[in-house]
Order: sequence, then C-alpha cells, then structure tokens
Amino acid sequence: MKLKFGLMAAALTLGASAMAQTKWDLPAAYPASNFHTENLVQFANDVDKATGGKLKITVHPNQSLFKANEIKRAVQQGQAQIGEILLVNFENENPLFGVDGVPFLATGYAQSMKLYRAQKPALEKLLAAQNMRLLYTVAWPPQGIYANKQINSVADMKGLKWRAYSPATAKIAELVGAQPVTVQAAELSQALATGVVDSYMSSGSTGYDSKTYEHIKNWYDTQAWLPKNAVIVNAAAFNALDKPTQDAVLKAAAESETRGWKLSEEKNGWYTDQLKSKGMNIIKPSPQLAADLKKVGDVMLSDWLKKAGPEGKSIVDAYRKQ
Ligand code: PCA
Repeated sequence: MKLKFGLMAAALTLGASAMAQTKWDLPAAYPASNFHTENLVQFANDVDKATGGKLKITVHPNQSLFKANEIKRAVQQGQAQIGEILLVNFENENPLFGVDGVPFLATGYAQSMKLYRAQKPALEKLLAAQNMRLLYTVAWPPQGIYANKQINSVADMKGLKWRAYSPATAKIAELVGAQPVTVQAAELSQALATGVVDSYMSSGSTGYDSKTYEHIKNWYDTQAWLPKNAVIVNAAAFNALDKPTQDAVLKAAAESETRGWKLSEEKNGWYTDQLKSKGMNIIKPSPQLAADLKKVGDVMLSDWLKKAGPEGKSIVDAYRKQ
C-alpha cells in the first residue's frame, strides 16, 4: 500500500512537471543562417532560460512548417502558437500592414524606426482584432535592384522578368513595365536558376542567402525601403501562460527587437561585401534612375494613402512629425 502510494505520488509529480512545460512552434520563412532566424533562435533560448525550461519554443526556418503567406493565418487559428511574418505581404488584407513597403517613404534605419513607431498602434489593433498580439519587429536591410542588364533609368527596367515578394513589389513591376512573378525567398534560388525571373528588388541579405551572385551581376543600391518582419503570437496561447512566463516572453521579445534592428544594420555592410567578393557590382544608382524611382515612390505613396484612408494618413503624419 505504501509502495503504491509512493508510485502514485511520483506519477503525480511527473504529470505536474510535464504539464508545466509548454511547447510552442514558431514557423519562419527565411533560412536558418539568416540574421532574422538567428535572432529568433536566440529569442527562443532566452525564453527557455528565463522560464527555467517551462516554455520551449522551436523555430522552424525556411518555410519548413508553413509557407510565408500562410504563417499569419496559422498563428491566428492556433495551428502555430507563434510565428514570424513579413508585414508587407499582408498589404492586400489591410493597407496598414504595408506602409513600410512604400518606396522612399522611410529610407535608412533611423527613419524606419520612426515609421515603425507611427505604425505600431495600428498593427497592434489589427492583430488584436484577429486574436493575436505583436511581440516585436525587425527591419530588413535597405532594398536595391538586382539585374544583369544595366539600369540607368526606369525605362531600362521594361520587360524584366521581375521577382516580386509582396503586393508593393509587384506594383513596382507594373509601374515600370516589368513582368512580375511572386516568389518567396525560400524559392528564389530555384526561380533564378530556371530563368523564371531575371531581376528583383531586395536586400543584400536575401541576395546572399539565395546565392543571387551565381546568376546576376549587378545590385543597384537604391535604399528604397526597409520592410519589417514581425513576430506575432496567438492571444489565447499567450493568455494561457502564467504571469511570470508571459513577462519572460515580453522581456525577451523587447530585447530581441533591439538586438535585431542592430544586427540588421551591422550586417548590411557585411552582406554587400559578401556580394562584392562573389563578383557582383554594387552600384550607386545614376541620378536619372534615382529620380525616376522617386517618382514611382510618389505614385505608390499616393495610391497607398487613398487605400489606407484616414488611418493611413494619420500614420504618415505621425511619422513625419517625429
Ligand atoms: N528579403 C525578403 C524580404 C525583404 C528582404 O530584404 C525577400 O526578398 O523575400
């Protein structure tokens, strides 16, 4: 009887500790070696440490669990408790998700951080209405043009087979007379290798990850915009955590945000150096190209403001006032 009691107690203890451990899956769309993903892994490790192993977050990189465009819905529906999304990918759902994809509205890290501050309340509200919570964001490095062809003006972009990753990058193709094909980063190497696309706009980071230098010679450093990744969590999953665990997640998230923005800026130069060392030309855009692209940006900003209405206008106003 005594023995049986002891066993039962042991079983109860085991059961309690198993129950006390929560496991979350974190689908992400970019490769394990990308700085965003490395930052996510560090975030997961920090949460693990701070909670004494009570909350285990597994990062699933490179679309291994869900495709880039499916991650948001997966988190909303609780198929994944937490995930990383590219905000501009959801501009068609609501324009407010896509303000950081408007060319030349915010260029450079300081401006992008200001734009984030202006956009953040709207993001939090939109996500809360969808049973989610924003944990943090990290900007990608500035976006430039990858092309084999010499691009001295926007007229030279006509007819390019243009890889788009978002509604806004597809819109650019439309405005310059290129042919857009939407391809997410995880499938970009293949699209380049098979000739489905011969050009695109993105960071040095994605050019490096996708080995674009094996196919394309030039990167025009236009510094057109810095889109952000956002880490979002299912509200019910978050609310189910005890208070100290919630606090640990929020603290690690805030640290991950600061670290991520810093990493992005620090690694930007490293990425372009890598592209150079692999034989790519890093080119400052000609005055004509810069002026033409600025016009494309102006059209896109006025389109965006029309779509986004008063809420959109107040984001842009709040950004410009800082
Ligand atoms: N890399 C991602 C999004 C923006 C970026 O720099 C991509 O090209 O898909």
